[in-house]
Amino acid sequence: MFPEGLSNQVKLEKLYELVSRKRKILILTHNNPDPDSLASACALKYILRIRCHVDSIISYGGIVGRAENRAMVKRLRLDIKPISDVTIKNFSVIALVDCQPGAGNTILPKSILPTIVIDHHRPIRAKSKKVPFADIRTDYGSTSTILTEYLKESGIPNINRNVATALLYGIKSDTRDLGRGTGSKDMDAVLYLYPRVRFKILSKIENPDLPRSHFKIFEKTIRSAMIYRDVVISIVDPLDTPDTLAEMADLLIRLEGVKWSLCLGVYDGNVYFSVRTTLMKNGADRIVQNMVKRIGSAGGHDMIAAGKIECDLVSKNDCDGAIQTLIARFLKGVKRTGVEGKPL
Ligand SMILES: [Mn+2]
Repeated sequence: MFPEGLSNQVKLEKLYELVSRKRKILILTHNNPDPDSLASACALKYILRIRCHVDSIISYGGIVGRAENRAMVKRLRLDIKPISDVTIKNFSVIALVDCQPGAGNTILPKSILPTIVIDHHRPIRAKSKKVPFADIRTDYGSTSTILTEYLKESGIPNINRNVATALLYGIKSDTRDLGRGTGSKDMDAVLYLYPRVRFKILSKIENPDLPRSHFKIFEKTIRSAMIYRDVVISIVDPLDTPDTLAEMADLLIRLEGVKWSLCLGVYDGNVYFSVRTTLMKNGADRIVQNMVKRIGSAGGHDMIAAGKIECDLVSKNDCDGAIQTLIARFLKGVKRTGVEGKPL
């Protein structure tokens, strides 16, 4: 891992050195990739193509679920492949963006150490410290901010406008329009990208058509929401895609008087959950790590966090049990044990 204070210029030179003359480069987003992960991957691919003349393949585990994310891929023509179309061991360089080795949200097998890791999540995983190129900035609002700095530093003239649009959307969606977990670096990145963004396309990405089934999910989420004083918890069942939970947690945190939201659901035999808080210093990431202790994996930031429990037996009972454990641990974490839940 890089020592703190190393300049973007030095990092870029190291990056160029690592990929030069390499033919097989794989860029992996986290599973069920979000806009930040997708944008970071496509910006990295772009820089390596223009500056090092190497082609890379972007791949992801899970699915591109949310309508916004699907619109992003389609309208910006992002060239991404599901991991099932890729043979990992054929690649000599593997880069992870917006996630880290051993974090539980990457498809990369534990036995493979990536060459490159660019991320902003806490905690910094032990494995990241062994990676030749690990640029992890936990004080940044998004990984797209780091890639925007690289892009600026790379000196590429006439930045591709789709890449700029992807990066701006990556920053906006991770920081909730620059209002959550952001700093001056994110703002600087936005100012740099702004004149290069295709705003009509961005607007279409942010407001895509939604299938009827998705409106049903809103209904379910609201109907099953329980309030524990200033905490709202909802089990979203059935769940259409894992990243719907982030969207629903974002919805519920807007409820007046609420300081915490937790949404949980089962997808493909695993329990996923998403946490939001309105309070800057609450350390949502620490709370989710306690929730999954010995049963799963989780991480995040001060105000947003998420995790996953793999229910080995894929039986409904197991998942229900895991959900109840997660809720109990969450209420303990936010010190609301013993508060009686009331429907919304
Ligand atoms: Mn991110």
